[in-house]
Amino acid sequence: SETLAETADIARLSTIDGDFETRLDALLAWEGVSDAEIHRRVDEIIAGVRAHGDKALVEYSNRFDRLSVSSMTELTLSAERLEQAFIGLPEVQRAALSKAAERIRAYHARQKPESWTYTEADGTVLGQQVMPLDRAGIYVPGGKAAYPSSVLMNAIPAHVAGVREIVMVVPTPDGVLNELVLAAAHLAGVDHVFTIGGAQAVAALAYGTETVPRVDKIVGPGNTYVATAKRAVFGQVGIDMIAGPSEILVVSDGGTDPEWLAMDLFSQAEHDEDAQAILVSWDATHLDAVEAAIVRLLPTLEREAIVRQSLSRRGALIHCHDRAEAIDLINRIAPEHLELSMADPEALLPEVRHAGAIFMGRYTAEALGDYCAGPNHVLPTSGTARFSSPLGVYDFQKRSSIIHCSQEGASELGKVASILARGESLTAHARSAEYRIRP
Ligand code: HSO
Ligand code: ZN
Repeated sequence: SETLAETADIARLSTIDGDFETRLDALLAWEGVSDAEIHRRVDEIIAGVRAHGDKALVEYSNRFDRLSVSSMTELTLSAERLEQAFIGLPEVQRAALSKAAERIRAYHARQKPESWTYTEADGTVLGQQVMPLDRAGIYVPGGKAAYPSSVLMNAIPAHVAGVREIVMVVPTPDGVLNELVLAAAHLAGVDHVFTIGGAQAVAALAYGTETVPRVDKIVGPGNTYVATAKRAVFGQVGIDMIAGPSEILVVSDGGTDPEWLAMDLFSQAEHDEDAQAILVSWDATHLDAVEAAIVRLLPTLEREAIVRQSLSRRGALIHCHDRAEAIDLINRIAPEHLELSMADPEALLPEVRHAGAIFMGRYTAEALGDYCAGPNHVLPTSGTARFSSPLGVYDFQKRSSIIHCSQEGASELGKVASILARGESLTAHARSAEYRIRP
């Protein structure tokens, strides 16, 4: 016999439930793994690379990626090899990758901050000079999470920023190269590729070896070893944020096709078992319809098992009272991706204070942003949108402040500095400033 309601293994919550707050907190809780044993092994690998350079890279790669190479030459890909990968792609893939790269470049070109100066009445000039990093290192995971789209998203902002040299590392477990990843590197302006990975690749980028140039900043996602290594070398080099599992929060006014919304939730849930997909609506019947669509569509998915795990562990369909409550939930969750699937998303937009990327209206599937809309898909996760922003051109630049005093300006500022310096008992500071005071 048939049951009346089709229910999926996904939490149903309502803001009027007495235990709503507790359940929401439990749902959002996420802690990255930080295992003492992993730390120890990572420290050992970093020390190995610092002490033995290329030789250590060859050994670790043979051991961890099951290779049998004898020198770094065999783990180095030339610019020509990247171009070959691009030329060798089927025409449709080449065109799609090029189109995506072009759009990502155009979007990021608009982010370029300008240097600026202003001149005071006495002729003193103050300003800020923006300069790119000399070298950036891009980590690309091997195996199941080798995303060519992420190569574009990490390397293009560096290239647009004017970084002189972009070095990419990508492990090749069992020697398997991903042609799409190499083609993306070619399009994005990557200068060198080394087929190394793990903590040893992070160490090589941070400290340099005979073959791998030392970079100034390392970006890109990776497994626990890579994340632990990035944390360990931070300070020696800059790093980007340490990303948690992917998340999507969809807010629907009830007017979007339930199957579209179910698939939008699946699209992030399929990344991994810990990914988070949440739908919020003030229309309870609509939530039932989406749940039924989830039940219908789940068996059609390639990655059904991962999606089921993700939805049952960390997914939710949340009923709220009205738009105001939906806005409170958005800002509380501070999601990596926010879909405002409704007729008038502009009305809500100014109220959204915390979200990595905001997808407006019924047609803007989050997946479009993952690949080709133009904005970056490297976004703050796990609520960190409260204080951080998407990866961008500004992550590959730094600023120097500029001070150029006129004679009159130096005289006036000298008086102020002298008093403050003497207050700190730093008399050389005071006298250095006083020399420039005009009698
Ligand atoms: N949604 C992921 C990015 C990605 N999606 C890559 C598909 N490929 C980042 O949150
Ligand atoms: Zn995605």
